[in-house]
Amino acid sequence: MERRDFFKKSLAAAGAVSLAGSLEAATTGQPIDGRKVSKISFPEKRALITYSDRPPLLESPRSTFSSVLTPNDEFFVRWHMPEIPTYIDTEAFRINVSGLVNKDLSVSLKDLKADYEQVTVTAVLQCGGNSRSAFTPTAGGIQWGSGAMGNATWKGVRLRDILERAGLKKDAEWIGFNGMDNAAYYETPSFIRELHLDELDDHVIVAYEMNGEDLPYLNGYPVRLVIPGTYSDSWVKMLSKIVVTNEYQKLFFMDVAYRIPDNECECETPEKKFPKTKPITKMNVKSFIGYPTNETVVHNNSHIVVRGVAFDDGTGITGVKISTDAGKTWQDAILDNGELGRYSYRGFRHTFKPNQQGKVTIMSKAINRAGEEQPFAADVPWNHGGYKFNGIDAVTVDVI
Ligand SMILES: Nc1nc2c(c(=O)[nH]1)N[C@H]1C(S)=C(S)[C@@H](COP(=O)(O)O)O[C@H]1N2
Ligand SMILES: [Mo]
Repeated sequence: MERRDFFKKSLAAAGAVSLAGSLEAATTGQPIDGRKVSKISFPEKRALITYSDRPPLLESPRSTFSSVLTPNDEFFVRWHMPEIPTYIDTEAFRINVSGLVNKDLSVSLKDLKADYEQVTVTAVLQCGGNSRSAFTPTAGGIQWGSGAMGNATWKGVRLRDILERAGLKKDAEWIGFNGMDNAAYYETPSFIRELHLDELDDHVIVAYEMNGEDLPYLNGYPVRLVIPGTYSDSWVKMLSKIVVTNEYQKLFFMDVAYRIPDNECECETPEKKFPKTKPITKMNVKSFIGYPTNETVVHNNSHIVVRGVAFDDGTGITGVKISTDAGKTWQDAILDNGELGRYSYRGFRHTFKPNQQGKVTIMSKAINRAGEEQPFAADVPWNHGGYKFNGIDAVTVDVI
């Protein structure tokens, strides 16, 4: 598929070429917690739950989470700016590195693939606001279900290797990242993120490939930042500018958005917001059921294989437990062998045989190496931005 001209593909998608497929997806697709996938689809994407088309805000349906790697065309999409470039000249594209470096760099895609060590990592990309709609009272922001996450194998080069090539000056401390979806550096509202040098480890990569293919346009073609274990607000897409500074720039998206109360419970109330905040960074432990869904109908006394995914910040999932009696008792699910590494989803499955007709609720709870486990949904601390929800997941099926 010709990817350089996104707009052309948009028109094609809205026209006769893919309309039939989209309509079919709209009638057979799985709703997530009552939400249906939309009738239209974006280029390189199948029909997904659509919150907005400008900017594109697309969520994966629950059924996506029965597989450990998220197919690129089912991967959720989040952009902040209504204007994203609709055309990228792959040959002319450069990542510019400047600021407190010994040598400014202008890195082409070809340089990236030829001049640096190539590395891959499988890592979960999750919006900090994923599952926000589960908070009561309502927290501000897009009312995501739990499909604002995905897991992919990313290929690219280490950010550290690029910075090493440029040579950091002694007083270098902060690294600013800017995508192509906005105005010049330091202009507001610009989607710029900053990382402190201390947050930089070898796992942070500048990725140009996702699950063995070029990044889909909407997931940041041609390159994006991948920061395994952390929420994806800093995983800057269409990354074109890296600026090294010695001072924190207090940018809008760093200082206002994506922050939570800086107290031990990370909690506050709508009436009494906590005055001091900190950025959301490391992901907490979470699991999500991909099958069955709330629409599934099963026969009494038949075997249901519950499937889903679990992950954390890379500490390591040690177990997933399943309950079919509202959390009174829990059984161990079987985890996959974890060969995709500690930043990947761990797949889980559990066979369950209902013995009574009517509704039955199936719950999943993940536990990690640090002994952290998911709280009941009602016990998740509330914050005004609706970040970091990780309540125990639940689906209710019909037994006939
Ligand atoms: N350039 C750019 N990068 C961005 C954003 C953006 O608006 N612009 N949004 C961030 C946020 S908040 C999220 S959740 C992820 C979403 O990545 P995805 O669209 O590939 O799922 O991209 C991050 N990187
Ligand atoms: Mo996000």
